[in-house]
Amino acid sequence: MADELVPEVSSLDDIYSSVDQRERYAAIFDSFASKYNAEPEFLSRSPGRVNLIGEHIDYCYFSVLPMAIESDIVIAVRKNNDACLRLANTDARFPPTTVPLSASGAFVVVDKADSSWADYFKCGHLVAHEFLNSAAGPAAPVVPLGMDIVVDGTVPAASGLSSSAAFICAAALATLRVNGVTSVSKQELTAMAIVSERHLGVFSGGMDQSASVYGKPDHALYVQFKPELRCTPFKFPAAQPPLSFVIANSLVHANKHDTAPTNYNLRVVEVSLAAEILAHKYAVVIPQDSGIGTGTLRGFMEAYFAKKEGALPWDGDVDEGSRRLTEMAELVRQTFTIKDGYTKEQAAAALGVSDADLHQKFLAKTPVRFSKLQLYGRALHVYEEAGRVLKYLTTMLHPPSSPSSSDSIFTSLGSLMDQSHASLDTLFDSSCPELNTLCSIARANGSAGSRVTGAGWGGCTVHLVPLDKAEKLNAALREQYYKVRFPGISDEDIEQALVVSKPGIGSLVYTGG
Ligand code: NG1
Ligand code: MG
Repeated sequence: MADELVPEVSSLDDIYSSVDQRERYAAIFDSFASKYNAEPEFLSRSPGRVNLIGEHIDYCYFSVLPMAIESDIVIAVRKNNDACLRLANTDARFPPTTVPLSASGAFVVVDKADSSWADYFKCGHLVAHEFLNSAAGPAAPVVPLGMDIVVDGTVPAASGLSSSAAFICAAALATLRVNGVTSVSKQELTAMAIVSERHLGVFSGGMDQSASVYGKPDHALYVQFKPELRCTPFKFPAAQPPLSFVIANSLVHANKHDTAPTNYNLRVVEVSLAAEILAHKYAVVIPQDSGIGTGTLRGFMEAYFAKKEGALPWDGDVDEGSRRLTEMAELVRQTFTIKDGYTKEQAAAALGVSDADLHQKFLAKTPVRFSKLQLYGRALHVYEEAGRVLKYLTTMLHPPSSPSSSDSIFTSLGSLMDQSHASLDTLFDSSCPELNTLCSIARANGSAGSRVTGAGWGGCTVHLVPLDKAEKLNAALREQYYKVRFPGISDEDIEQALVVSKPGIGSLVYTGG
């Protein structure tokens, strides 16, 4: 992939198409001036994303189909000579804070025990500083400059639209620029952002950062992680009525950091362990390249076909991928015979190691809590979901061309989304009653397919709906979900929960006034 650079623009019209943002930016400039008595030197911004399909598979290196949205995190910045990061937020829920930068240039340390909104900035700063240091070489460690900062966000927090990745990407971009890096490639920015949330104890994959950096107006993205990161923008097929996506927030907060031991990180552990058990059973060696330093289900697939057929790693070809993934799902069914979950001892036996070794390799790196390890359901979800992504992409790129084509686009994409949701609910256990209710109401009111988007356990849902039925769908969600689940909720809060957003442009630096 050509090393495209993160763009720099000077007009808001180059960033947003749907909502006029002049007032918002004027307020950001005012806020900056009143706090620091000066104008910002520039603004960095990075968007949230919605994932159309391909959930909880990015950390197994399977491809996903997100799109950046226009909601974003904007950071106004000016350097200071006070060796500190002064962080303010236009949202009063996030109090101002000052973070000293050590004179030696030591990294800003993220304190997991005392977490705050500013940690996301610190994470972005930390990885940007690592990047500056590696560019400078060991002989010349970089002492980062102080920064005065105002943050303004329109991506709702803890909602599965990836406010965290948006914030971290914008923070890393701002830090690089203040410290003299005026041109950075999308690939570099994405790569540093992907590892950054691990400093906050979440072993995330790379979907959110890729979508945030590579977003393109009117396009969704096909994000591949192997053999290397590749983000291919594609347009929705023309249909009559046109395709539209409604994003509905359940308003159930999903704080991924607090729940990581039983939810997100536990899933990362379960799928990695499943991969290693498969590798043990089929006697193949797999690369130790997951976020927690073990093998992945993608790695197992490659090694299995290399041994069985002398096949090269899967190159992304859709038919070949579908064939391999179908066989993988079958191996999962045959291998994980204990369908209701493995005890630690049973998992160690399946892996052919001692309980202590299992603990050391899978459970010591990140605190996880479980009564049984769900290996069958998690691994089956991953391989089947990866297969659904390929079918979805094929339908998007080559929509059926019969006279009833628009019907069949909706039917085929919609049923893949419904299957994805069912799998996340039952096999992956990352849904919740409110998300299920939203999806059922939507399906009964014009949605062709409905699913949770993002990590789940709360947060947002995404619904594929013919444009002419979007209003009816919104009205049904308003009456049957929001007003029932949250009696007394204001119309304004409902409006905000129904996130309206077109696919938007990715990370950039704004130099306009
Ligand atoms: P959320 O919690 O929705 O930002 C997370 C991960 C993704 C991906 C999805 C599930 C982060 C930054 N993002 O997204 O990598 O695994 O869940 O598909 O942790
Ligand atoms: Mg997040």
